[in-house]
Amino acid sequence: MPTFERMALVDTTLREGEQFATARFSSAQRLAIAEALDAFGVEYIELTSPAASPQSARDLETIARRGLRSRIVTHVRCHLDDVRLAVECGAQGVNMLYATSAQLRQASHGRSLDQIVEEAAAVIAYLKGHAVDIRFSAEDTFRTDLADLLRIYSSVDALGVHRIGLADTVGIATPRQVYDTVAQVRAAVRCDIEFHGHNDAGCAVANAFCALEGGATHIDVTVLGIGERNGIASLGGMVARLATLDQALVARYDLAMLPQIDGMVAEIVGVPIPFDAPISSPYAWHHKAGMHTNAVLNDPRSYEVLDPAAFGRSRTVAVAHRLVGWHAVAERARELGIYLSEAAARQAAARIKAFGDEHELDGAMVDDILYEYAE
Ligand code: HCA
Ligand code: CU
Repeated sequence: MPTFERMALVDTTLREGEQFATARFSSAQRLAIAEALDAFGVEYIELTSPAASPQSARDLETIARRGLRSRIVTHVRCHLDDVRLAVECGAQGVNMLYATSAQLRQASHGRSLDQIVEEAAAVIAYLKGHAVDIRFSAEDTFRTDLADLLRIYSSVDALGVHRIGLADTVGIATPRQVYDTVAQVRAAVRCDIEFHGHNDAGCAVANAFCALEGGATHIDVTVLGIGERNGIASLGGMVARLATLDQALVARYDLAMLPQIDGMVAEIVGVPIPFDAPISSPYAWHHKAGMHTNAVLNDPRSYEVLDPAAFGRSRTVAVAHRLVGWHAVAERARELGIYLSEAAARQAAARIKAFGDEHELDGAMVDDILYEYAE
């Protein structure tokens, strides 16, 4: 079983998440989200650059000086003006990025690799004079030539950054590619390694997990995975991925807060909690087909890899549909205080199935049928 002893979560709901289509956080909402994430226990909270807008700078100051346990870091361009402002606002860490792929270098800033390293050196030299975490991320890592990447990462590692970041900016990387690239970078640097993966191809959580397996130490997530386009790895997805392997990997987090935090951010940005969200989907522990409900009623672990109680959730067993099995029918009857023999439960199930072929069922109709079979 992996231990990922040095693993830390960097929640970037207040930076990447604010790049989501419908997100615009007020100062009070930024603070509420930061406090909730801090109470949950994420190790880092990343905020929008103070250079983005005057209010963003004021909010960074407020949150950074709040005395939270999470380290407050801010995401900035690798420019002296921006990092100076970040330090002045009290950020405990500066997450810099520089586009390194040929595509983005051309479309974005037109600098050569030598120029990137030179500019990074000047900014890192300034930051070394301040007590802040220094992270340098190569935007669009997975479309950057590997030799170029290793050169940039080794240079900034030698200059003394605390972390380098690998960013799958366009969500193109495959899990195996992430593993391989992180492992190669791991062998080339001494500092910590952060991974940030977009979900364009639905691989964000898988890629983040492979990054950990390859030797990454820091994983970027956002609440519900919100971010540019369709977002990045979600906090809930990452926690679920880890918890299914070993609950000890997430024991330091206040897991029961997760559905609340997802609900809060969903409401703020005006989206429902996605039906496929790990842990907080209304259906995350909803069992329906007869074969499933029978086994789950015998032993929840038959179809549940996570214990709903650990997240303050509970399981539901659906009976108002034509896929129902007699075990679930008998269980529902017990809940109503009705005793049904196996034969009666089988007959009731057959009635529900036949009825369900003709009509849309609801719980009250099923209960009415069960009362008819009561002895
Ligand atoms: C973006 C930047 C970023 C940065 C990630 C990082 C990305 O495109 O808005 O700093 O590691 O996905 O590359 O979010
Ligand atoms: Cu991103």
